[in-house]
Amino acid sequence: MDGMNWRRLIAVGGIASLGFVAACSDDDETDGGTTPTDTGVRPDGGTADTGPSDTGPGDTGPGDTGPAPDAGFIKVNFTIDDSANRVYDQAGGLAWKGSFTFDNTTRVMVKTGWVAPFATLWDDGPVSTGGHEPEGATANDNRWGIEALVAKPAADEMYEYGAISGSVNGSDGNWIWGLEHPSNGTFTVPANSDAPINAVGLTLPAFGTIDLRFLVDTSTMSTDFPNFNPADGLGVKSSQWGWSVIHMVDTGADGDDTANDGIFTMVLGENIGTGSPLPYSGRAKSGDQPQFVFVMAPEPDGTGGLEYKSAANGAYLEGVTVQTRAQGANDWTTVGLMRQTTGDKNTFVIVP
Ligand SMILES: [Ca+2]
Ligand SMILES: [Ca+2]
Repeated sequence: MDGMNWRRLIAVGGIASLGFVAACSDDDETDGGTTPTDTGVRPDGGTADTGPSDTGPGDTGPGDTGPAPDAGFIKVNFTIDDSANRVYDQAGGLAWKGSFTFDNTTRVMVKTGWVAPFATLWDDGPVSTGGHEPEGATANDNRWGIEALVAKPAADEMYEYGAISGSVNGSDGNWIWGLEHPSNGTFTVPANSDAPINAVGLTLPAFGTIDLRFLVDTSTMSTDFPNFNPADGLGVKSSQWGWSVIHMVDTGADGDDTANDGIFTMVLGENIGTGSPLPYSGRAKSGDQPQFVFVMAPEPDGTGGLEYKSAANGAYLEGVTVQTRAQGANDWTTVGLMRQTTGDKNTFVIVP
């Protein structure tokens, strides 16, 4: 198990309500949502819709930003603050993932069992000025947000959520919520209320200056995997960078001391920055507690492979070394390996 396995615990439900929302939302537009050349004014007095193909809440024509605010929806806002590092761009795929399905055209959110598409985040200013962010937000300030719309429920509706990166058009991505929050976030959409809801957001912590080096000596790995062939390679994934699998090397380069000695290496500092495998990640800082799991024989794109982990006991320690190096220092310092005693039982270190 790893940091992503909480998804298995999620109940499925609520999909049936999709049809209800689609049906009643058409009333939001004066033309009923089917007129091919709508040039009318929205019932809320908003900007005139001049889009050529008005289809109700899914209308993306100029000036129309979705359902009118008085049309039976409650606004639910969410923001990720990247102002400390300022590394994310639209391609970074920040998104709001939760026990819902999100329509990235209408911005309508429907409660489900964590079913994509999820809510793409934007840094293009508030909806009221043609963007996607909550009211009061600022474009291009490295705070990424979304103003979602939830149909007013008949009874209070509770949602769970977190945050991901690397999401493409609402697809699933890499779990980054855990950088600051050990458990899922929640918000409740109350019945009989119009007040906007501000879901607790994520502030991405400032990067540090301490580098990390992960080493696996394939000659001393657990013998539970007698068929593992080091020639098939190793990868490592970590909470420090959103759990994507990064290939380790035994090439004598990129932080690996000796080529072809069976000791595989991954140096964080060799994999961050523009154009690297981790363009939106940075070095660690004192007090960080990166969890990590090694993956044997991952595919070139990082998928597949077998986690170096026992179902009963969690991540193996055999053959594993983790080191840190302060900025400007030459030598690596080995730090103590730990393993979570409950939950995913991942290995982790505390950065000194
Ligand atoms: Ca912003
Ligand atoms: Ca080596």
